Amino acid sequence: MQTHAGTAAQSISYAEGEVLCEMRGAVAIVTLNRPSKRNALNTRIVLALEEVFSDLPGTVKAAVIHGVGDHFSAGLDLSEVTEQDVAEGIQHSRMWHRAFERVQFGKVPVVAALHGAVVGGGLELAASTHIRVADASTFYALPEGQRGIFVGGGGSVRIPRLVGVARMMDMMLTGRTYGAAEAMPLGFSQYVVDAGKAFDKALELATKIAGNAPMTNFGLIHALPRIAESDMSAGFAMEALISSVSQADPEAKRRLHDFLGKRAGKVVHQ
Ligand code: 1HE
Repeated sequence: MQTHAGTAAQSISYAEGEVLCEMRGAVAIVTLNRPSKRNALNTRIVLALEEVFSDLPGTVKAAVIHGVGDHFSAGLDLSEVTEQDVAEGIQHSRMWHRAFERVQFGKVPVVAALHGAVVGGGLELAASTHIRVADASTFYALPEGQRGIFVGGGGSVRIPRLVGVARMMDMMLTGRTYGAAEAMPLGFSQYVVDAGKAFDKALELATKIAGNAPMTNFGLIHALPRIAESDMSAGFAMEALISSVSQADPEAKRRLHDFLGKRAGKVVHQ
């Protein structure tokens, strides 16, 4: 890791500058910065993502991840795996798992700003974030099938939970791709915006998220996905615990009193 001097907002450089992290108030902006290779994810970058998301300072309350250039990410750097044997392949995949676990089950909610190719490991990375904002240029693919390989960055665990086993099966067996607009209602992203606007929207959302009570964000990242996968009785028990812990937090009490004292906004449908 090294500090990147000379930029207006100070950014920290990882992976020889291929990953950058900059604090904008309470939001960390994490940038994939390897446009010449379409942000293909090499080992250096994956390890850097693990480091960045493990070590976010306490002042950070939400993060945005995005890519420089015309594409979010072309997935796994294919040049790195041509000579791997089985044992090395397992280590490689487990390393991706560790890194993306730090994204999904880390300290703060993460919003992905997507554009261009979100393919293979790029889609696996996006699937480990909590909110995906796609711009109109975004397309999704899982070309592993065509390359003779398989997803290895948690894709077979996370992607079916977003879009279903049948759809992932089709993408990998046939090379089918999805564009931003058709993909949104299928679960690939929660938002679609005009081309070039994904970052701004993601930052707007992350800033809003950063203003939530920390216990609520914790419950959403760490408890909700686990509750949703539990049997009902375990789920109800976990929900009761999380809801009581968050309600007992002084921050929740302040917010509840603010609403009752007419100092907090009502729900507005826009
Ligand atoms: C790469 C990679 C890569 C580009 N690994 N070098 N992912 C894929 O199978 C997708 C492969 N990439 C593409 O299909 C295209 O590059 C894109 C549609 C993403 C973009 O196209 P384009 O025309 O903008 O770029 P390009 O000319 O294809 O690529 C520019 C350079 O990036 C070129 O290198 P150059 O030295 O000739 O300039 C490409 O070789 C290089 N490049 N993508 C290595 N992926 C944990 S398991 C996950 C498994 C997977 O992710 S499999 C899916 C891999």
